[in-house]
Amino acid sequence: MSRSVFMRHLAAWALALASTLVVTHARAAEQVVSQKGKAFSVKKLKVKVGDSVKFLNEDPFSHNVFSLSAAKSFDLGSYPQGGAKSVTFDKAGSIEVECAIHPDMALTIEVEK
Ligand SMILES: [Cu+2]
Repeated sequence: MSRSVFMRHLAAWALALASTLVVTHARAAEQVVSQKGKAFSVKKLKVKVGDSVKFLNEDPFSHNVFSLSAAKSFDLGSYPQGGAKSVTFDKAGSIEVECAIHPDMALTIEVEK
């Protein structure tokens, strides 16, 4: 194999590896759940381990999204209209998401492997 042929093979291999990495990375998705009219835009959501959910506040007042579930506990704090924060779900399980300001708000996120 000449040096230039070898280099071409190496380039093709590097490209294949790079595209594999891109595909692997692309598997982690981000979904958006908004808070509007004192409710989450969905009541149930299924995501895969590694995915993230962006919580977008579309109400003209603040929400404080949090979870005490074992599979993922978090507290996004209070933020106003237009604000958004993301949570990445790194463990499988069922997660109850609530709002500290509006007790009627509820969302269940099922994180699957
Ligand atoms: Cu709220």
